[in-house]
Amino acid sequence: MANVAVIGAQWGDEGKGKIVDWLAERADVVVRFQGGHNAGHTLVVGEKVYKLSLLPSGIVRGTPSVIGNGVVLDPWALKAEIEKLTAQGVAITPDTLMIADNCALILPFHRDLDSLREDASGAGKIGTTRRGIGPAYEDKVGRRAIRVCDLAHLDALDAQLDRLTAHHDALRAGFGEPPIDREALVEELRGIAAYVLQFAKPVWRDLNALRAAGKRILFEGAQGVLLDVDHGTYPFVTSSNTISGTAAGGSGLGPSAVGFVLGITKAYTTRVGSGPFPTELEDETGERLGQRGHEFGTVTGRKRRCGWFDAVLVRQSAAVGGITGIALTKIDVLDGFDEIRICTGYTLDGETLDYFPSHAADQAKVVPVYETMKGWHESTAGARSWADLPGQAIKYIRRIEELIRCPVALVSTSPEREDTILVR
Ligand code: 2SA
Ligand code: MG
Repeated sequence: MANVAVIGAQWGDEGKGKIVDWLAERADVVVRFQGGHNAGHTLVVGEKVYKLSLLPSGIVRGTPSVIGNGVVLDPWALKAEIEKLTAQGVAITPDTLMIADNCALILPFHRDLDSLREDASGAGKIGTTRRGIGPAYEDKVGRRAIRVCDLAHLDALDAQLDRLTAHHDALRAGFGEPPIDREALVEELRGIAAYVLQFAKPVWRDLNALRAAGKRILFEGAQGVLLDVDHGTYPFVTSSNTISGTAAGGSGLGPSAVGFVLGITKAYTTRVGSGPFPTELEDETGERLGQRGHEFGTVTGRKRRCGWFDAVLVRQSAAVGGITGIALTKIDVLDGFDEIRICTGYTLDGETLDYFPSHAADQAKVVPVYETMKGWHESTAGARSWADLPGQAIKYIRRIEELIRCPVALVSTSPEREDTILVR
């Protein structure tokens, strides 16, 4: 199948960056379709490490890259990330980067509001990246957003600014913050407009033309299905839909353009931020997974919570996310464990469940039912073929496939791009 969508099947940080990089070589264009600079995609190319938050991963190797309309775009973060990559020797021009002119913008007061709310929430906080993602999506859906195309019409912003300030000034007053300074905001936008506009266009036209010409499109999801605003651990989710269906709506193509959906899954589970996590290990084993897996947020540096593989969650992600095949990453982190556990179901108030319930209180209360497998002591790090894997590791992978009812198409054994096993 020509087109591939890559999405996270857990809570993000599954190693999408590496897989997208691996696939980008075979693609004609790479498209981001949701989220913003809350993503953290790490690419290792030879000696160099690239950390991307907003830009599509294709950009590093010069594959034409698109920021689709489903993304919320912070213009200043865009400029900073482009400058950082340029300093690392990556060429970014309007030939390699296109930005949908109907993208909603993240503005400075969105970032402020994100933090003000988090700080005021105490124990109930979401643990957001504080990048203003949620507030920007709220304004988009509330029909108040300033969009990329507005940057070419800054003198005609009055109606939009009226809506924005009416909404935000009331919110800000609640936090003891002064009203938005409209003139200062327009001045700030004036300062960045030309920079953003050089990349801006109705990208849906280019994408549809590329599709008609039989070009291969790679859709790069951010975060993961369990952070989806509908299907995730609501309210501890991000503010966009992270499922594969969004690849179409968030880029301006129809659903038939999406093609093969590759779900990225760690061989264990991690989560950053608050919210339910049934298989979380708050003990030495969890520490060991975190140490071995270098589990710290790319964007915020936050320590990630770690636990055993939860087959119930990934089975559900595969179903609602429309996943056709799985890429299993970081299997090498499990090297050296005597025993490995897999969550195969839950109990809730004495009842058995084979799915993750919708209500937050139930999600917090489910108790995992585990199956224990023998581990392996050989190293899988850097394995490049099925034959390089110890028998127990193969058994583990096969058992996961069975439990999640979805085939494993790829196994990743290190951050290096070539350390990838194609399963057939
Ligand atoms: P937000 O900022 O509104 O999207 O936060 C809402 C929830 O979504 C989670 N979230 C993430 N979880 C994992 N990885 C993400 N990206 C960065 C990374 C995170 C980092 O790849 O490392 O550096 O900390 C990401 N982005 C959002 C977030 O933790 C909240 O639970
Ligand atoms: Mg990440």
